[in-house]
Amino acid sequence: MPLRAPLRRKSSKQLRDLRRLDACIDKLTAVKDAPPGTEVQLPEEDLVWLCREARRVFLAQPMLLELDAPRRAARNSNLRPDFNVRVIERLHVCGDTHGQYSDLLKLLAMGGFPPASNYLFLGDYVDRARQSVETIGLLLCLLLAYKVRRPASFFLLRGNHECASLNRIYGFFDECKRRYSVKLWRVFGDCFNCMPVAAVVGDRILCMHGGLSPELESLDQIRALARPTELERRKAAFANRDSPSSAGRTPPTFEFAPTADEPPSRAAPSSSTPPRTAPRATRPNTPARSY
Ligand SMILES: [Mn+2]
Repeated sequence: MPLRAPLRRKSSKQLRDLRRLDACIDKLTAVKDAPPGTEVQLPEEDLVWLCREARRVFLAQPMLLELDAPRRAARNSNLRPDFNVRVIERLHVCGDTHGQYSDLLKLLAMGGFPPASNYLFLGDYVDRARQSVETIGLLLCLLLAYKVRRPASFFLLRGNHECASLNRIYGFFDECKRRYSVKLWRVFGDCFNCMPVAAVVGDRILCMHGGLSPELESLDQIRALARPTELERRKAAFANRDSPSSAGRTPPTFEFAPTADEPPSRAAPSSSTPPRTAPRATRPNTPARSY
């Protein structure tokens, strides 16, 4: 693996976690030369651990990430280019991977496996193709590994499929149930509900999965979104269209529905049927499409 020993002293827990992450990454990337579709069955306890650790990382990040723009590293710099350096030479911005795990591995091979390159993924890791668990599993591993080893180098945003009401029906729920458990699907959901939704690169480039709402007037509206939160509609948008504009600074209502953390008892794996999600507020004549 390209992961090298970290420079800074790490606590024993951090070292234990990094060893566990490296073991997961090794297992997940061992199939890079295998035929596409070769499954990697990580133990469920590792996936649960990944989700819980990643959830904590997401909550520690702002809802709107602010990332450095890529710059050329100084040619004669004594700084090692791969650790603890603020200079970003490349930032790869990647769109939907949708459970296409062999394509994700190819993408990382072409762009450079971290830490050789920096990445910002724009969401939609799950659904549609058959290896959502490996896809989101590897991305969470990389997020966690580089959060410790080289902060500010690997980021994940939330897509519209990182939402229980969508990934319940577009494949991720079925995959979790078939290969693991409904409980694991719920644990992933708790993690997704805490992901940041947008990023600004170099103060100039606004990145997000979906479209811009006509009600979005200030990036502070994104920063102010509370988490954990569920997506109630296909695209993030601001409601309150009829609110008096004279108020000027009246914060509009975002169509994320803040949710309280689920108590562990509600995440019991006993039932094979998913929880009923709140009815989606769809407009009449709006086709129920998903991207
Ligand atoms: Mn998509």
